[in-house]
Order: sequence, then structure tokens, then C-alpha cells
Amino acid sequence: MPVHSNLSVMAYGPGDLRMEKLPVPEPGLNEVQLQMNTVGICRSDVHYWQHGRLGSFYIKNPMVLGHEGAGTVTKLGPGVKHLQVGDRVAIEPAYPLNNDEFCKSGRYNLSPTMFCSATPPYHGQLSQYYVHNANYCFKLPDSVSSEEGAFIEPLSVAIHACRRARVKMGSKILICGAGPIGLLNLLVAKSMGAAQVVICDLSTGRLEKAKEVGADFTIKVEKDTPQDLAQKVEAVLGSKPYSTIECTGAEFCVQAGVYATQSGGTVLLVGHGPDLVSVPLLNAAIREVDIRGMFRYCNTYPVAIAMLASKKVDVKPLISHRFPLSRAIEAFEITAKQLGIKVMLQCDQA
Ligand code: NAD
Ligand code: 572
Ligand code: ZN
Repeated sequence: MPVHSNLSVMAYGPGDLRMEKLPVPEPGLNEVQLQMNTVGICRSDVHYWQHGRLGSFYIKNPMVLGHEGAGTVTKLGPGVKHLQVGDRVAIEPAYPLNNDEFCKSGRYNLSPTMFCSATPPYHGQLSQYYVHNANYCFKLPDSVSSEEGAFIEPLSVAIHACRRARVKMGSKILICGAGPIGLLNLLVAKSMGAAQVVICDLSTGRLEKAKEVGADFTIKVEKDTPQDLAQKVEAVLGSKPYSTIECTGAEFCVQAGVYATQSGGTVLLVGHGPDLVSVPLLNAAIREVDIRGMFRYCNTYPVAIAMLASKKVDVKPLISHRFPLSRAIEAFEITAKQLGIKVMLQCDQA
């Protein structure tokens, strides 16, 4: 049953998170109005709440958080042809505003002018109702739940990461960080044919989850040097990994990733740390270890939906908490304390 209030989770500035009722938004040209079903909380949402900024993006006006959402179409704006009222969709939150050279070559995530839900100045999806560009709403089949739909955004990060890291059949992979992004990389790398995956973290609880969802080996990082960690990785795998997927942003892990990776392999930087990081560059250079970056994802939503529909990946074990939208503040506190893995907000149970 449609509801006609629009309870939303708004970040006002550092440490200031409020539940507020906003007007129900109406869809414009090529847009759809969605009744939101499920939205996952990302570490970046927590960062905007706690610090009022992320990277160079500052909250100047109150902003609705959330960019990992799935919803049900409630109204079509003019021009929308491929969706109908009642369709459940996953929302790709970032899309280009101009059809520039990056878009024409298929790498639209690199376009300098992007709309991004929950990146200032754009509102996010943690509302009962939200309006989005219909071309970036992807219909979910009956076999994919709305909770799985809400996972498609972070799953897309992992699909793009594994593509950029050149994960291939039979490869050995090191993943640094067993947060949601590291664990999703584990699932995707395995589904792409990686033979053995070792994952490291500071947290025993997160490493236990990694084992539960298919890690071949886990390493708890303690008082190691980066070279020590690289040696432990080589010892458990029997040889150096072909690729390292760095999902912590920690300088220590970037350094360990370079030392650990096989000559001719790839270190993929997913995690964001400080601007300036000391890297063993000569070691990478003389061994032709490619250090690559990535920014979000492109062309992943159809693939992610197919992977979930065909059960090639099972993301459900990563859900640690569920809250109705009205308890969003509690859900953010749990996420900030890293008490679980993925915290889901049920916006249709406000
Ligand atoms: P998270 O904070 O939940 O997980 C990070 C994990 O790294 C934690 O489990 C933590 O214990 C571990 N860690 C921290 N320091 C470590 C160390 N020295 N050694 C070993 N483990 C360590 O974050 P997440 O949601 O999983 O996201 C991971 C990273 O990916 C973040 O930096 C995030 O900003 C980034 N990210 C980047 C993109 C992109 O487009 N490049 C997209 C999404 C997320
Ligand atoms: O799921 C998208 C996403 N992107 C993250 C982090 C968490 N979730 N990124 C890290 C921060 N950057 S940014 O460029 N920015 C705030 C736009 O510093 C985007 C990618
Ligand atoms: Zn995110």
C-alpha cells in the first residue's frame, strides 16, 4: 500500500543526523518515482554523518543519505518506456550528465560531470519516496529480492574491482580488508574462477565471516611489517598472488600488496586513505607490478543482477542487521561501531 509521508534520513553537518519528513517528490522527464524498499548503509554515509564531508565533498545544505537502494516504481514521468508501475528496480546511483568522450567509450564513471545520489549537492535514497533517472533503474526479476537489489551497488564496486584487477580463472588473489567491499570482492573473485583467495584484516570477527563465505585462507594482521605480511601470504598460497585487491585504504596494506604481488601482476586500489601514501615504487616498477586505480563502476548492473538471479553469488550472509527506516539513527550507530557487516534499512517498514 502506498504511503504519503516521506520520512527521510538527513545529514545536516558533522555529527548531526536527523529523521525528517520531506515533500513526496514528483518524477520529471525520463524519471520514475520509487517507493523505497531496502537501502544498505555504506561506510561513506557514516563518514558524511560523522565528519560532514567525504574527500573534497562538503555538506553545505542538509542532504538525504543512502546510495545502495532498491525500490518499487510508483509513478512514471513523461518519456519513460521500459518500466511500469509496480516494477521493482535496483538504482544505479551515479550517472553522467553529459554524453562526453568518456561516455562514448563506455567508461561513463570517469565523466567529470556526474549525478551521484548522496554526494553533495544531490540527495540520496534513504527516504520513503525517491525520484531517479529511469535509465539508471534496472528491473529486478522475481528471483532477486529487494534486499539483494540493495546489494547491487556495492556488488558493482566488487565486479568493477575484479575486472580492473584482471582476476581470471585459476588465479591466486590477495584481498586486504574484510569489510563489505573486501568480502564482496571475495565472492566475485571466486565466481570469476579465482582458485585461491587469501584475505587479511585486523578484525577476527570479520575474518571469521570471510571464512564462512568462502575464503581459502585468512590472515589476522598484527605487529607485522608489510614485508612480513607479504611473506605470510606467499606461505599460505604456495606462491605470490597474481593480483592484490586493496580494500582498506591503509598505507600498510598498499605496501604489503606491492611486496606480495607476483611479478607482472596487479595491485588494485579500491580503498581510499590519505592523499599522500608512501609506496615501494621501485619494487613495483622493476617487477612490472601494475598499480591500478578505480572509481566506482560502469556497466555492472545487468551483470550483477544476472549473478544474483543465477545464484552465482550469495550476498545474503553478509547482512548482519535489519532496521525499519524509523530506527535509522540506531542503524547508523551500529554501522559506525563496525558491529556487523552490512546493515539494511527497510524503508517500506517505516
Ligand atoms: P570498512 O571500513 O567496513 O572495511 C575496511 C576493513 O579494512 C575493516 O574491516 C578494517 O578492519 C580493515 N583494515 C583497516 N586497516 C587495516 C590494516 N592496516 N590491515 C588490515 N585490515 C585493515 O569499509 P568498506 O565499506 O569495506 O570499504 C572499503 C574501502 O573501499 C573504503 O576505503 C571505501 O572508501 C572504499 N571504496 C572505494 C570505492 C571506489 O570507487 N574506489 C567504492 C566503494 C568503497
Ligand atoms: O559505493 C560508492 C562508494 N564510493 C566511495 C566510497 C563508498 N562508496 N568512494 C570513496 C569516496 N569517493 S570520492 O571521490 N567522493 C566523495 C565522490 O572521494 C568516491 C568513491
Ligand atoms: Zn558506497
